[in-house]
Amino acid sequence: MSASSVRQPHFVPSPQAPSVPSSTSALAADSVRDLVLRGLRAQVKSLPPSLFYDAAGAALFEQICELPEYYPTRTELAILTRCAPTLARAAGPHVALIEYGSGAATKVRLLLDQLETPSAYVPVDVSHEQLEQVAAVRSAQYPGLRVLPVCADYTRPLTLPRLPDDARRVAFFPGSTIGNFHPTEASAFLHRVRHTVGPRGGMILGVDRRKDPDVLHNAYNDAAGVTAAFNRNLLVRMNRELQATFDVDTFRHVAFFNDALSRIEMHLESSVDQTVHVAGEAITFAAGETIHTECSYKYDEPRLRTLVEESGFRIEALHTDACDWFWVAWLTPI
Ligand code: AVJ
Repeated sequence: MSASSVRQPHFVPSPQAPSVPSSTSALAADSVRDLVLRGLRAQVKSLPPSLFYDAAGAALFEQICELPEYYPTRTELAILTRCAPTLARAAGPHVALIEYGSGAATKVRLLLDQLETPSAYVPVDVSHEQLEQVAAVRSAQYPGLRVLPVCADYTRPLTLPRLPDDARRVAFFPGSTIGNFHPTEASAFLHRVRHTVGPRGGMILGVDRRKDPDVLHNAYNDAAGVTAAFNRNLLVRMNRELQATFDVDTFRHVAFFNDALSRIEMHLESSVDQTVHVAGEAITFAAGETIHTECSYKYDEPRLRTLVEESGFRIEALHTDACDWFWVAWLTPI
C-alpha cells in the first residue's frame, strides 16, 4: 500500500470559517444555516442542491444511480467505458486529473486505467469522510499516482494544491452535475475551470441531453420513491442540524420537465397552510407552496456550444450513446 502518497485533505478556508475541522464537511454548520435561512426567507423559496449530500443523501443518491428509470449514470458509464482509450489518447501522458465532486469516484477508474502514466489525481468533494476513503483506496490501487484530495465546495472559487509543473491539467466533471447550475453560473464555473487548467489544459465533461419528456419525467419520479426520499431528506437534515420542525409527511415530492427552460425542476410542496421553525426562525407555507430544491438542465447541441464557447473552451469531441441521451465532451482551451 502506498499510503505515504496520500496527503491530508487540503482545506479551503472560507471567510465565515477560517479553518474547517477535519471531522466535518466543507459546509460548516453556520454556512448551512445561512444558506437555508436565505433560501427559506425569500419570496420564492429555494434551497441549493449541494445541501442534498449529507451522509444519508449521498447514500440515497448512490441508490438513485441504480434505479431502472435513472438512465444518466449507466449511460455515461457505457460511453466512458467505450471512449476511455480515445479520451486518454487525447489527454496524453503525465496528466494531473482534477475531479470536481468526486463522490464515490467510480467513473474516474475508467480514465485512470487508460491514461499513460498519470501524474496526479485531485478529487474535490464536500464530503470529508468519502474523500479520505476515496483517496486511500485510489492511492493504493495506482502506485506512483499522487493523490491530493481537496475538501471544498467547488461551486465557489477554490485553491488547488501544488501540482507537478510538467503535468497537463485535465478537469473531470462527470454525472451531468453541470446541469445543476443555471446557464450563467455554468459558464462562470467553466470559466474558472478553464483558468485552473491553463492554456495547455483540457476538460472531460458529462452532459445530459434533451430527450423525450416522458423519459426525463420518469427518471425523477421513480416508482420505488427513492428520488422522493432523496428530496425529502433535506427536511430530515434541517430537522436534525438546524432544530427545524418540518413534518416531513406534509411535504410532497414534485418533479417535472420545464420545456421552455429545458430543465427538470424538483420541489417540495406543502400540502397544508403551516408555520415551521428553522434555527429559531418562523417560516410560513401556504398550501401548495413549494421549496424549489433542484434544477437539472438538459442540453441540446446549440445550448452546449454556447455554454462551452463563452467559457473559453472549444468542443474537440462529443461522445454519445446508442440512444443519443448523454454526452461525454472533450473540451480544450480556445
Ligand atoms: C447529480 C445533479 C446529476 O440532476 O440528475 C438525481 C441529481 N436529482 N435525481 C441530476 C439528482 C434527482 C443529479 N445530478
